[in-house]
Amino acid sequence: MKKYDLYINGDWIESTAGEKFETKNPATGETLATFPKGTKKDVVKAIDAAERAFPQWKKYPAPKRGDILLKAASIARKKKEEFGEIVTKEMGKILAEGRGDVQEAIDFLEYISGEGRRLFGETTPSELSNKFCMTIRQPIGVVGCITPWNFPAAIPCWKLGAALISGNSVVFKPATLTPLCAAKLVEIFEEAGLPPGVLNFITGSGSVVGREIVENHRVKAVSFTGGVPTGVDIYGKASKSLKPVHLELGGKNPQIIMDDANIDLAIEGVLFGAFGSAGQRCTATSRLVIHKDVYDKATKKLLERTKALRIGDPLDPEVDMGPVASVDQEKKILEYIEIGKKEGAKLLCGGKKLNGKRYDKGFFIEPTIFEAEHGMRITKEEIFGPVLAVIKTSGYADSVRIANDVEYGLSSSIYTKDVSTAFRAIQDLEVGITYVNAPTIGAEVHLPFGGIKNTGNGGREAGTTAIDEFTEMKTVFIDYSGRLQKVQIEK
Ligand code: UN1
Repeated sequence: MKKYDLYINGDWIESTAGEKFETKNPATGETLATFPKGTKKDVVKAIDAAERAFPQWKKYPAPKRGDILLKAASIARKKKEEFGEIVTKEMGKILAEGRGDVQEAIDFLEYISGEGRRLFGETTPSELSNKFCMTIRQPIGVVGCITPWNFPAAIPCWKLGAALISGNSVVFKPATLTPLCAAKLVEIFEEAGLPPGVLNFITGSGSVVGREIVENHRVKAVSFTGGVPTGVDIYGKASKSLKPVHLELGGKNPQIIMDDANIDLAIEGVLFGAFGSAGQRCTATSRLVIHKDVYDKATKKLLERTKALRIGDPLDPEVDMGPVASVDQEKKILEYIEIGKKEGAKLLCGGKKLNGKRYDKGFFIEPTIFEAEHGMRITKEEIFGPVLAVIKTSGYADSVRIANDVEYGLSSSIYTKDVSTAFRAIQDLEVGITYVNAPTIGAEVHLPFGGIKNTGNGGREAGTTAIDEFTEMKTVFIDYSGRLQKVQIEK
């Protein structure tokens, strides 16, 4: 079993306190590696290193920063199999999805490396003669990236890639459930030739490491993906130093099936959306909103297909769904299943923790489907597990009303053959992402990712917007008239 250290100023070093925690395989209970429990002092050291590295990195030509990210992408590509397996072992998603997570990291690094040759500002005419106006993008400084466990390769790369190409230096704190994937990424960036101090990696708890990153005045921006209460807490704490915070929080994503939909396709979609990664995605389908005229047909097919899903060790290529990521996840999901039963939702399938030889050492929960009334807690609150609430509706307006009547606004989907219904839904659904005839998951890296309402605070990561959260816009006026020109006064 490997013992990892912190990565500060280009060196792997021990934590000041020497305490450790273990990262484990959620399918087998096997310990994969140990990591330091970082302290406030460790974070301060990382910030010192990042601050020292920043002036050089800022001056490093952006296309060359891009070359390093492209190299990181190509190293990750070579290690895709091995890295995908680590994602599966540490987080619990099936191997195909582990590889997909790594592929998304590679895709994003390749995409964002090209931004080194863009980082576009604007030029615009001046209202005065012999004067030139433009905007340029500049890095912010030392930034903090705090990342979740559900996409332990892709989401850190969304943040690190965008922060680094923009010229920032970084303090990176991964989720405590997936430090190994994060360490693998750091090794990749190291091998790609990132100068010392530009990327610093501190493992440990949110309440110690995360808190210092957020509260320290020398960290100039923070990007966080995780739950709403933590996001709100971070936003509050960061406001004291007026630092910009990018938040990517939860979802309660609906898939609507209209009466004219291709039902087989829609059921295929919901299986992938609801039970892929055991439902542990911000974009997971957690509500299936079905038109009454096709309700019986669709739910019958859904149940048949769900009952045939094979649950087990995610390294086994025959398996469709692995464990949930931790004992805490398991507990929370099982509690929600009890809540669903108590509030009168009808359990259509699943609902139990799996027991027996293959399951006893892991956190396996059956794919679970409830027939629910809109308004029940299981139709409103994020569960982050393989639990789907099916809701019958009277038609388009009712479906959209229900889809929108939650606190979240991340992803959504509608299955219909009618182009007018599809376009109406694109306008009407109150979310950041809408899919037509495709599940609520499956975002591509070159498009903006994020949501409205309690899903975030307005920003979008990935895509063309990725660099907005990591750059400052500077406005520049150049007067070459040789005299004092008085704007607004000389009119
Ligand atoms: C998340 O849901 O937590 O769209 C991120 C998807 C992935 C990213 C999801 N590309 O499902």
